[in-house]
Amino acid sequence: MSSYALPRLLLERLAAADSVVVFTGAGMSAESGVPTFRGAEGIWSRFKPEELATMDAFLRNPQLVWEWYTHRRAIIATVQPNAGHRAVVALEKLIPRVAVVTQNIDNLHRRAGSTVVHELHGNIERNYCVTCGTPHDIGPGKTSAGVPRCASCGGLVRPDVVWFGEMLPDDEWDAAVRAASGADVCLSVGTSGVVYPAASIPAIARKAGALHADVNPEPGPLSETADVFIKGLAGAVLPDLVTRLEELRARPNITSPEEGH
Ligand code: BJW
Ligand code: ZN
Repeated sequence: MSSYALPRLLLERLAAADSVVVFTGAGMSAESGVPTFRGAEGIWSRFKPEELATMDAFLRNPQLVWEWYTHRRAIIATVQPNAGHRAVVALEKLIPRVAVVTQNIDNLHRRAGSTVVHELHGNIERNYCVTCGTPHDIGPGKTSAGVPRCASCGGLVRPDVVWFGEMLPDDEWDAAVRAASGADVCLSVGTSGVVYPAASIPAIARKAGALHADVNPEPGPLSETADVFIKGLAGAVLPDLVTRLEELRARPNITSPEEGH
């Protein structure tokens, strides 16, 4: 599944970079034990997205959709950030500006210690009323078996995540586009790259002059357009990248035999 060398081009561009954007998807959290959406092991090999991740689905069957999120909240509450998340944090010591742009709602980048995180698809730890918009707190790590009702108006409470057909939060999207437009390198990690507009972040970075490297055990739409494809797991490739960058910083003239351009 994993067979990669770290191209010298990527290492050199990272070593010289002032700004890096790390664009992540569900594969980033897979080694923590959070299931991905698509593929054989994905959540949606059993559930169709249109049955669960839309407002229509929620209004049709709030209890079913709420239970799906309760199940996922319970998983997320028991898992820890993995070596990949920690490596992204470690990049902050090596590169002046590192922004994480994530499609994940699991909060694992922040829990790992990343300081700049733009969440494009919301956060499962927050909820709000579909009728009046009031935030609804069910408590950190807590779950509620039934769909809660809003204390202000009695409306249905939903998770603060972005479903199909919904706009991404303006502030998070604008910040993500700014980070991508100013990046010297864009690393996309663990995403199938099929959900838009999020999947356009690497193209935005590339158009503004960044080198784009895609990290994934499987090729996909993003690996096809990337300057560099590293076929491997986030929890292996990212720590290796950090180690090689640290070596490069300590001894800039050293290169390893397996690396090519
Ligand atoms: C590893 C690994 C390891 C495994 N290491 N890697 C037609 C064309 C284009 C667009 C559209 C269209 N029709 C409709 C649209 C728009 C739609 C869209 O993109 N649809 C396409 C699917 C066709 N987008 C929207 O609706 C968005 N909003 C929007 O466009 O607003 C404008 C608008 C408004 C009104 C009307 C019309 C337009 C909103 C999208 C919201 C997506 N929401 C979800 C759910 C979030 C909440 C929740 O989590 O429950 O976000 S869907 C789901 O997919 C989730 C994810 O963030 C997102 C992306 O998935 P991701 O992260 O890439 O995961 P996977 O599972 O797909 O991939 C995992 C990858 O990891 C794989 O590649 C593995 O190989 C890899 N991997 N282990 C590294 N260890
Ligand atoms: Zn309300």
